[in-house]
Amino acid sequence: MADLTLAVANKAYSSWSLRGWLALKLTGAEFDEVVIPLGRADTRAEILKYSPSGKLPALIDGDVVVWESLAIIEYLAEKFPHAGLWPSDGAARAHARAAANEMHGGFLALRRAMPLNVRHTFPDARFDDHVGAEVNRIQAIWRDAQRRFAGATGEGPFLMGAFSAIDAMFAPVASRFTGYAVDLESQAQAYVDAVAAHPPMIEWREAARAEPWVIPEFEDGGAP
Ligand SMILES: N[C@@H](CCC(=O)N[C@@H](CS)C(=O)NCC(=O)O)C(=O)O
Repeated sequence: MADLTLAVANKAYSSWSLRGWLALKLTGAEFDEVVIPLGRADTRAEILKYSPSGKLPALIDGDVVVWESLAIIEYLAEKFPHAGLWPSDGAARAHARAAANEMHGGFLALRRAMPLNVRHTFPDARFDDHVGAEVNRIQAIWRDAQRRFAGATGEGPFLMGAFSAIDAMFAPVASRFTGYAVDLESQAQAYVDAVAAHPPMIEWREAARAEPWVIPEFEDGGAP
C-alpha cells in the first residue's frame, strides 16, 4: 500500500479528478487510486469515506485529507518541492497561480456547454457568444503564458515549458476543445495537441475507455 491515496470520480467525466491526478502523476510519487463512480445510490456515501465535501478528487496522506483540486496541487507542491509543479521564478509562479485560480473559479458557460467526456467527440456541437468569449479568454491566457514564460518550468510545449500545475488545471479544457472540435488559433491548437499527447493524459483516456460505467446525461450534456 502506498502512503498516498487519491480518490477520483469516473475518468470518463470528471474534470476535477483529472486535474488532481495529473498533478500527482507529476510528482512521480507512488499512490493508490480509488475510483468512485458517480450517479449511483451509494455514490455519496462512498465519496464521504474520502472527502468531507462529498466531492472528488480527495488526496489522503496519513492523517491529512485534502479535498479541492487546487488545494491538492498546493499540498503536493509543498510536499514535493522538486517536482516543478509551480515555476521557481516568482513572477512566473504568480502568473501560473492566477491563471490556475481563474480556471478553478471561472468559465462556467464553457463548463456547462461542454461537459468533459474523454471517451466521445461531439463535432457538431454549436456554442453561443458567451462560450465563445470564454474560449477567447482561455486562448489569451495560454498565449500570454507562453509568450512571457516559455521555459519557466523547463523545456517543452506547455504553458510554461515543461508540463506543470497550470497545465494540469487547463488539461480538461484542452480535452474539451478537442472533443467539441472548437476552432482555435494555431498556437492554441498546438498546445491542445501537446496536452493530448502527454503520456499521463493517454493513460487517463485509456483507463476511461475501460470503465464500465455510462451515465446517459453526461453523454449528451450536463457536467458532473
Ligand atoms: N471545486 C472542486 C470541484 C469538485 C467536483 O465538483 N467534483 C465532482 C466530480 S467532477 C464531484 O465529486 N461530484 C460529486 C457528485 O456528483 O456526486 C474541486 O476543485 O475539486
